[in-house]
Amino acid sequence: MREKLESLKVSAEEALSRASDSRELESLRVRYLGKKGELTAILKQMGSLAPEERPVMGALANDVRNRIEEMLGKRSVEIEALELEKKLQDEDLDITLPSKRKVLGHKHPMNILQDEIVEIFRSMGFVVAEGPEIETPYYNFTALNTPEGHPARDVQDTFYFSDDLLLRTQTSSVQIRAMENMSPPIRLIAPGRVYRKDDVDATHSPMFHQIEGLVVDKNITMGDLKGTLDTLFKELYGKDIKTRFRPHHFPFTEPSAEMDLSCFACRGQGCRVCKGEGWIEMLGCGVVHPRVLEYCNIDPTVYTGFAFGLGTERMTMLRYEIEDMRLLFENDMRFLSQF
Ligand code: 2NL
Repeated sequence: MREKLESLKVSAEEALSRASDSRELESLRVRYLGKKGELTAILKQMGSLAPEERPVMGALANDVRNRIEEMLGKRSVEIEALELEKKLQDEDLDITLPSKRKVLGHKHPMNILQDEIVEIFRSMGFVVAEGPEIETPYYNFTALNTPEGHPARDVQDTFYFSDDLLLRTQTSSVQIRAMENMSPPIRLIAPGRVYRKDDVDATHSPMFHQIEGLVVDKNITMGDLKGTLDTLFKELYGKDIKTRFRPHHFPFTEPSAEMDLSCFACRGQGCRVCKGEGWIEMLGCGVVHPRVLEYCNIDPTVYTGFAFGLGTERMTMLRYEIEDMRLLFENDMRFLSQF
């Protein structure tokens, strides 16, 4: 029996030291120490021993059990560590790998220009106003001294949903709404989308953008208009830039003018941008028609104002020498990221 116990111990030690995972370790525990295990089987033969031998074999059997239990405990700790190590290796996460690059967009050239213009006007005390793109003929035309029957109202030129709903053709409607709700002094800038029935080509689009400005106060004159626009373009293109005003006609201003800018590309010498003229046609403007003020319940005998409107696409195209307006609407990153 002593040999059996000794050889059980040796075989258990050997098997345990070779065990490589926790399932194998558990089956070894059952095999050696379980109720139907090898140690139990040996102990069952105690009865056949001489009485004086029993305590000696009993003590030896206990030593063997303790030794196996100790080894089981030791191997279990070791195997757990090995298994954790293996799991960590399998789930290998390299935190030094560069992440997937996020493709960033790019500020649209029209927004670059619009933000600069808005910032210059802000510095002169203007606030930005917004309003609906779907308008009534009253706000889009009537209040702007463009009565029924006026050619500008033609269905050929304007998108109507019905007789009394349309897509705004200019952002002036925003300023009419603002004047209704404010009292002078008023200093507004109204950037936004406008719509006209034009076919798409290199210089036309049925949806385009405008920036309109409006000032209403006591003693506002054409001189304030000229000074304000002069300041805008000197800020945008440099102190040596000049403006010039030519008489024009709009129903909503009297007098009306178109403003030309000395060419910012050639400084007036004549080049591709100004088509050799030295001047670029920039915007329309004028002194607010007294009837427009009346529509907004502002007394034209007390207050006067000036207004202007510029096409954002045209101005962006001139600034960046973009030859085709469609490029501004395609949002191709290869185009946009150049600005
Ligand atoms: C253009 C240039 C312009 C205005 C817009 C305006 C707004 C109010 C009152 C009076 Cl609320 N005028 N805006 C004035 C002059 C020109 O736009 O070429 N338009 C067809």
